[in-house]
Amino acid sequence: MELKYEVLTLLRENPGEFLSGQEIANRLSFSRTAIWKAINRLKEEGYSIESIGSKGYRLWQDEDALSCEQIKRELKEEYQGIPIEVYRQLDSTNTCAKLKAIEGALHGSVILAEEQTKGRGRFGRSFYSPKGTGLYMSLILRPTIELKQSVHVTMYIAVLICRVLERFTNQRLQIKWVNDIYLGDKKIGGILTEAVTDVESKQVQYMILGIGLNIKTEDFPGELDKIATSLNPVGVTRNQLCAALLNEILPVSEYFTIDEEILCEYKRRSNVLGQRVVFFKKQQRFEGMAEDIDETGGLVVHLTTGEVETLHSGEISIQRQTTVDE
Ligand code: BT5
Repeated sequence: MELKYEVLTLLRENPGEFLSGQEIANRLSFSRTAIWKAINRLKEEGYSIESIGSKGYRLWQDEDALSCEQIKRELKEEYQGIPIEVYRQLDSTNTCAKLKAIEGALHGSVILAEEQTKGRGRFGRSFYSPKGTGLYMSLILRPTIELKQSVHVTMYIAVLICRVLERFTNQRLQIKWVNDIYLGDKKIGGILTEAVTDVESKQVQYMILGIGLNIKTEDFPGELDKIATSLNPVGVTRNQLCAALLNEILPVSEYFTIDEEILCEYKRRSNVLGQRVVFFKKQQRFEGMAEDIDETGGLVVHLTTGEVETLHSGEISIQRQTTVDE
């Protein structure tokens, strides 16, 4: 067992009690410096360890705190070796993951944060990521795909997220083209897929798959209150949810080949198909009926002008009977 987890086990065996650095060092036969480093690593992973100079260290038991150890407990055997890093706070897990990818992080590496101060959505929008109530994670992937297939990754992941989360709630989850996860008429999360490609071959060099989910966020600021909600699953920790997601995502993460089954499920889960939608292209407003999602991931819209337009990126708003935007 890694030293940090030996330290953790010792602290767990003495709940609420202070153990001095010297005592831990003696019991585990390591230097005080090694123990101090191990404690710091545990703190970085999100464990609430209180340190008081004269008394030593004690662990605040918080079973729902994100932790690499707890996630790995539920992770399939073949993924035990993947690097998982948990931070108390980051500006954005995607930004952090991008730096790690440049440094050569392995395919499948995971970055999680308890809180994001600059969580990002698409088109420079922000993703509200308050402390301890959501799952904010980024996977570093090196799949064998071309850039044009990256929309498939988002679609595939959206389906997998719905499948996994539905195991923990009785309610049905839906997808708003192309990357948003909905519970009823409110959004519980989104996906931000970012890729770096090789210009000549058009192959993806690496991809950062960012997933943000409101698990038990109660209060949303300002306008978000009207459009966002949380999953509020029962009897499951965020660590378990994270592991369940990774167990589904990692097996398909080398190729993300979107087959008929996934495409059909994506369409079945769409809250856009059959709805009147509005979108903007070069500042011009278009309106029409969302009719289909084709195999390239394009949204086929039958415009009110009679023409048919296939959207490959961008944002649409659903026009409900009386309301305008969402
Ligand atoms: C998304 O963008 O929804 C993608 C969100 C991805 C977030 C993850 S968290 C881990 C990783 N690290 C990051 O920095 N990002 C990823 P988009 O479809 O562009 O939606 C953004 C819009 O959703 C905002 O303009 C708000 O209207 C709304 N929004 C913001 N925060 C939200 C929240 N917590 N829940 C629901 N809606 C939210």
